[in-house]
Amino acid sequence: MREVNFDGLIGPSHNYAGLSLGNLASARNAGGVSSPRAAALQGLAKMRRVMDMGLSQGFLLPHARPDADWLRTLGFAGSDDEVCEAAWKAEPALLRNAMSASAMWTANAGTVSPAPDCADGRCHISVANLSTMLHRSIEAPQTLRQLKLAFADTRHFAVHAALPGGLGDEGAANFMRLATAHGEPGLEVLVYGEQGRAEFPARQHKAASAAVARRHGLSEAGTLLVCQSDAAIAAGAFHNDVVAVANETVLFTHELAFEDRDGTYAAIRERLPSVQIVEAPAARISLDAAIRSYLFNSQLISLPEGGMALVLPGEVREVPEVWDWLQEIVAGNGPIRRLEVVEVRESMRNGGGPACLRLRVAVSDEAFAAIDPRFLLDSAKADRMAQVIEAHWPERIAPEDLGDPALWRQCRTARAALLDTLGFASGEL
Ligand code: SUG
Repeated sequence: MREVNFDGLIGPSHNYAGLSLGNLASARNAGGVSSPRAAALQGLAKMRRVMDMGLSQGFLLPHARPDADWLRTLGFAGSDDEVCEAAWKAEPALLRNAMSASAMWTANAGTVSPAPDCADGRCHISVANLSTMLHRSIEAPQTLRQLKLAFADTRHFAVHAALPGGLGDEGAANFMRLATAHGEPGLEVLVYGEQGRAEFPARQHKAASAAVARRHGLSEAGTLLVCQSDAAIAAGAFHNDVVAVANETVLFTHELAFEDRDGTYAAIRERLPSVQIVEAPAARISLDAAIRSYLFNSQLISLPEGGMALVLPGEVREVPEVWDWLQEIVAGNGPIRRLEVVEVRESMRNGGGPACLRLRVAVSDEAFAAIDPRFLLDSAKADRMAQVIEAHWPERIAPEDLGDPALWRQCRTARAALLDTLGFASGEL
């Protein structure tokens, strides 16, 4: 089996509206001027880097923005432009939500349980409802359409619609899988936050994690529900993937990621004795430094030639204690052999690092062959996508531009040009 990373291509409406409470980067950069074209090219360059490391790479498409259909459900009527104009006048915050490009963070698109973990031997995918944040709660219907298309072959895949909104579910950002190898049955670790304890909302509810595990047909021995620490949420870890990441036998984590650190490690060791826990001690790397650098929001990937690499955001170089510690990690005899630093600054300014930008799907060769190839990347396709981005993505978006009809039109035209290049019929998504 192989792991395919499906990155969210960064959409033409990428902007800094500061919509995510508890996401410190989003709050810090609220009101800033974004660079959607540079953002999308950065994301694409990251996809190419991972592809060059020998992994299969996929992508998901930007959602239609502004989302006039969503605004219609809120009582605005008329043509798409009329709906947006009325919203901008009456309730500008709603239009800002309808313009968000947040679907780029596909770690939140859904939770994926690879086939060896599921009772029926198929890969199960549950779309996340993202119900804690208004701008993200809009994503589920379009995400479902894309996943149903990409993973349409029901012999290999089962795609589930989002859970009811009352149960906050943020997808794979709060999910880790440990296994002796991608193709072996694994231990799925679902991390939730306890409501009302930290000052920021806990976006993943325990009952949602449990429901996903049930729907996917996970075994009891292969499932672990773990509580995120209040300290981590309070320090700005709005998703667990900001303080921990796992791959095959390795758990790479901050010491303060989980409420019950010792109990969590013991439970993991009991189920997967070969686990290697690489922990950043709080005495060396504070939670604040971990979150500022986004050290743990890296992609931990198995290299075809053996060993693992970390795909890290450039910001890790700016926090000396983090960079120094990383040098020790790769110099030691541990499983992580290589550091690949990527530039995704535009996404980072909204709290989205390399790991947020991708959804991992581990598949057999037969299941891989069943994926709609339009969602898979190769070098020639990446070139064509870059051309469309260069030609159509806005160079910059300032906060007041969000109400400009010319920008709405440009966003629609840009997405239509992309879908056309990739062979999607209009209306298919
Ligand atoms: O949901 N940011 C995203 C970042 C998601 C990161 N994903 C993972 N950790 N897997 C969020 O908070 C900011 C949007 C704005 O402020 O306009 C935003 O939605």
